[in-house]
Amino acid sequence: MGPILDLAASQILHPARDSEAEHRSSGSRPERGSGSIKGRRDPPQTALKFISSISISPQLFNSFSDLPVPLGPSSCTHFKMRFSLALAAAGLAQTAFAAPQPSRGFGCGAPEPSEELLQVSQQFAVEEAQALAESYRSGNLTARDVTAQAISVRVYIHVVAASTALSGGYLTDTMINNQFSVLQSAFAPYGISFTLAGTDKTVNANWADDSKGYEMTMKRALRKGTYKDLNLYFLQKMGGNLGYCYFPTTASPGSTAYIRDGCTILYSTTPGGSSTNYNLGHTATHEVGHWFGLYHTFQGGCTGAGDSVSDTPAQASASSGCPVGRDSCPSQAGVDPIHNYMDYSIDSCYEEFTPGQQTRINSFWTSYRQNAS
Ligand SMILES: [Ca+2]
Ligand SMILES: [Zn+2]
Repeated sequence: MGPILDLAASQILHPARDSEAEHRSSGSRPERGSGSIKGRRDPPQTALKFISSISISPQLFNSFSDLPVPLGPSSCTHFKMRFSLALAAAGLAQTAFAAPQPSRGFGCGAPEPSEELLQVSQQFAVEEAQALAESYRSGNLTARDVTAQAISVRVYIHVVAASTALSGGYLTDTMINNQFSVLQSAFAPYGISFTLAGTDKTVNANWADDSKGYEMTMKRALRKGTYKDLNLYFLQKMGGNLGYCYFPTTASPGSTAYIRDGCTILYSTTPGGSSTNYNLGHTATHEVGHWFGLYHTFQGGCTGAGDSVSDTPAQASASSGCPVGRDSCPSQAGVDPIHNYMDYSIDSCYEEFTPGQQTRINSFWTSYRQNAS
């Protein structure tokens, strides 16, 4: 595959966003490399199967582990990654299936969870359902409580700005605290609490622009804590996206997967920020959902395993705005979960995670983060 020839295709798949105020554009970055989840489930390597999923979901992007073109961490900027992934996906798509679907108008920078990771989630779904059934059989009617332990997470917040002006991305302590409070409130109903373990502010114009390629450099300098601790990076520029994050994986201390773990978020999405419709602080909520192992509710479209969460109705594509009553998979049960934090609705539309997502968070937490160093 020639990466260059696919640029047009990548643009079709993922047009640059005109304004972050118009469409949510955020997502998670999957583990790159086959080591992403090995050690836990030993899933089969089924690149083509994964690739076929690309054809049914335009926001899709890619499993880094399946990419034919290695992307060095130093070149791992959001824009570069978006295009590189699209290139690879488009190139593979040419041989694997028909033309990609047209864009729906948002340029999600979110890579797809890898095929391996999707299989992990499907296996979790099976185990969770079995546990639930067993709980009912044994007369335990609080099965959800059994499967959803309390989770406490230490959070490190890094402000990375181009200058000490607010427009440069330099959040005030009050802004940081307000954002943190939003995160706490959003997750509290699901038994998840956060403690603010530390904050720091860095002025570095290169680091503050995610498209410039300093992600790993920045993270090597700023990351704190262990793999069960959450690092949030608030940047001045995100290349047209609102944020991205990394799914749980098996990551040894010092490894690339370990260092890059955490979420990168556009500074103006914090409460009261300048990202119209996305300034109640819930881009962080959405991204942290990915950090806990949740996929977009529109993952996989109307067919197949979707997000592998049974109580989030299937969804053909990302929602935009707050389209009450939207039913993009009319042949499937339920209307679109537009109020779910893992859709792309505007912040004011966000209301909830589901019990199934709470359980899934617990499954990932237990397997990948709880006992990590
Ligand atoms: Ca679902
Ligand atoms: Zn996302």
